[in-house]
Parts: sequence; structure tokens; C-alpha cells
Amino acid sequence: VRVSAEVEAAVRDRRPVVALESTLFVHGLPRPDGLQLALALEDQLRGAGVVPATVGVVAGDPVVGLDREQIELLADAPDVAKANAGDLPLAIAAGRHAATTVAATTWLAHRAGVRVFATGGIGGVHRDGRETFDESADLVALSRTPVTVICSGVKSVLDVPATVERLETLGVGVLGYRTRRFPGFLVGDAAIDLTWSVDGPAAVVAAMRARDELGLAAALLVANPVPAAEELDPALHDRLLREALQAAADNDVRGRAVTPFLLAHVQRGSGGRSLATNLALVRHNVAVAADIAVAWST
Ligand code: PSU
Ligand code: MN
Repeated sequence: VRVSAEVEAAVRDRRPVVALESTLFVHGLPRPDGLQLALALEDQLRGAGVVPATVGVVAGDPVVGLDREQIELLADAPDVAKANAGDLPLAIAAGRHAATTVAATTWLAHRAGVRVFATGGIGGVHRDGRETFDESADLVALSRTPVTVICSGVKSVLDVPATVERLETLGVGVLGYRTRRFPGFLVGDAAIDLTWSVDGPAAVVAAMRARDELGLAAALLVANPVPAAEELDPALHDRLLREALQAAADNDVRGRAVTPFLLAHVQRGSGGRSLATNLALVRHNVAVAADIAVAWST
């Protein structure tokens, strides 16, 4: 793993560092919003006194702490693979460019000694998961990587209650951040009660310390809802999602094509509002991650 000099020094000196993934800006957002967001998140972290550690694979090199040119390269290149943890050695051996998902990013961040990671939404159980077994590699990766992940839930195109059940089975501790309900990604509330809730970074750090002392392998998931002023109207969200699911069924869309199809449908139907909400929730997660990383380092 190639760790940038800046990230390596910060980890060694116990200064705050936050990892960021690359699938979000390479595959999860339209161009040029992805690149703009990636650079804005780095600036946001630096402004909070935190070293950013954006993770990705550049020509077969797994990098923790991509520099600006490397971020631009991944955002612009036409042939960037999407790598989960199982894909990582294959992308490396093939010398490919690859964007890292939550699964691959947590692993590389952990190898570099980075303990806090912010993203938008993690992967999860697909709605047809009972038949297809389609469940994101993020879930099992989180079960064996002791990193703290700040997110706003899982993409609402997934089966959210099933994903929360799987997190429990896999031993991933879920903490509501100033909420007692699991967040619904573009909306604040997925109507699932949480057992544990914290009111700020110090309580997250206490849980991280206890997890380390117990020698547990799993991640902690900090569930941070999108701010109320920026959520997508829940009625609009539900209507767009219903229509998108119906359109996918009508057009016989299957497998890997389903998620991009549904997201694009919601995007068009909301007239760009879902994109604005997506950007807002990621920025909010990065702000909370910065607070946690600062508290952890002190
Ligand atoms: N959630 C989003 N946009 C994304 C992702 C999640 O709103 O782009 C990405 C993350 O990188 C996550 C990955 O780890 O999708 C999950 O993909 P899969 O279901 O193929 O494991
Ligand atoms: Mn899948």
C-alpha cells in the first residue's frame, strides 16, 4: 500500500486523518460534479485541521492519500474499474486504475493506520436479494475491518431493513449520531429504530476505544442523517422510487444495471434535487468525521 508522505506523517504523529473513497466520485456522481466534490471534501477537511486520505488504485498502485493529479486522473479516465475488497488484488495485478468502494477503502485505510472514514451511503442488501443473493461486499468487509465509518445509511434503492439486520448479524455496531432512527440516505429517517445513539464525537471515541480494548474486528458505523433543511421531500422520494422500480421491472433491467437505472430515474425525476441532497449529506458526514478524528487524536 502506498501511503502519501503527508498521511504517513500524520498517522505517525497521531494527528487527525479522515479517509475518503473514490467510487463515490468516479462512479457514483455525474461529471463534473464528482471531481468537484472530491476536491471540495479535501479542502473541507484541511479547513478543519484534518489531513485527507482519499483512497484509490492508480495504474495498479493502491494509494492512501491520492494527490490532486491522481484524483483528477481517476475522475477523468474512461476505463476506471470499480474495486471492492476481492477485486483489489486483481486490479493491482492487472495494473489498472480502480476506484475503491467502501469495502476496499476501509481495508486500505486500515492498513495505513487511518481509523476514521467518511462516505455518503454504504452498500447493502438488494431488494431482490432473497433470490439473487446480491448483497454488497461492503457488509462483510465492515465485519472484519476496525475502522469507524460515517454515513447517511444505505442507498434507498436497497432493502434498508434487511441491511440493518445483516449489520447486526455481522457484528457491526451501529450508532445513531444525534438520532435514534436509522437514516434513509436522501431522507433523514428510514423508520427503523436504533438501539444506540450518541450526542457527539467524544461518545464515538469512547466506543472506538472500547472496541479496540476488546480486540473486536468489526467496524463501527456512525449513522448520520442528512440535515432536515437539505433532505429530499419524503413524499417525492417515495413516489420517484416507486416509479423507478416499476420502470426497471417493465424494462426487464437486471443485475448490476439495476442500481444505476434507479438512481438515474430518481435523479431525472427530482430535477437535480437528489444530486444536491447527495452532495449535502456527504459534506455533512465529512464534517462529523473531522470532529471524530480530532477527538480521537486528542
Ligand atoms: N452509495 C451511493 N453512491 C455510491 C456508492 C454507495 O450513494 O457510489 C458506492 C460506494 O462506494 C459503495 C458501493 O461502497 O457503491 C457499493 O457497491 P456494491 O453494491 O457494488 O458493493
Ligand atoms: Mn452487488
